Amino acid sequence: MMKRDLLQVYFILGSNNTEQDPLYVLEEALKGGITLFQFREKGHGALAGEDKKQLAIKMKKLCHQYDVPFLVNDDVDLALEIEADGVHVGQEDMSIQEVRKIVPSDWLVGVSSTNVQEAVQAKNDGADYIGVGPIFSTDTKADAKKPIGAKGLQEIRDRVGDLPIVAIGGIQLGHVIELMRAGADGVSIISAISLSPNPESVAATFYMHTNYFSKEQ
Ligand code: TZP
Ligand code: MG
Repeated sequence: MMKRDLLQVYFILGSNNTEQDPLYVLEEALKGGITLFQFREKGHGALAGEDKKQLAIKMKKLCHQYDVPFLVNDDVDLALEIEADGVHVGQEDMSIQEVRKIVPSDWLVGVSSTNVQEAVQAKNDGADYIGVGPIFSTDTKADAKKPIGAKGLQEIRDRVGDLPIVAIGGIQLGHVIELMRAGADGVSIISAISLSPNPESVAATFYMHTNYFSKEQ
């Protein structure tokens, strides 16, 4: 099983999630202590093709300078091409079984789950972790489903045993306590870090809060 500490502060970023240089934002977040990173280049204004690939290569390099694993959202081909450390897929993307067939055996493979059924399926399919949400409403993902709250997260935790879980969607610093208590191993964040004028300090504060609660039990 994966080291669940990796999920503590799981930062996700694409070039269209910030007004600043995405490489600057990522490096600040790395300095602040993020534990895992996902490159998620999608939606309005997202890069494609060679531009997307070049940004991914630079981000992977930066992550590795800070010993943080680099995952790619959806695009398994790109992940393989640039030798990422894993992939994260949604319910509409390639299935876990298909992904496992074509990626190295030591890769992290995560999947999004909005309800108990999807979460149990992901566990049975051999996901390393699930991203559970949206917990709260979010402006970052245009097609986000209805928020499930900390209660929805708790229901999923109760049904998947010790499968590593990261909470996602609309998460701000003040939510960390209730989400860790509801069974999350960590929090996954885009805008609270990417839109902050000081990504490093926000990332560091997320780390402090999640670290406290991960050691509470
Ligand atoms: N999946 C469910 S909610 C979401 C994704 C990718 C967006 C999370 O972004 P934010 O800004 O942390 O709400
Ligand atoms: Mg997807």
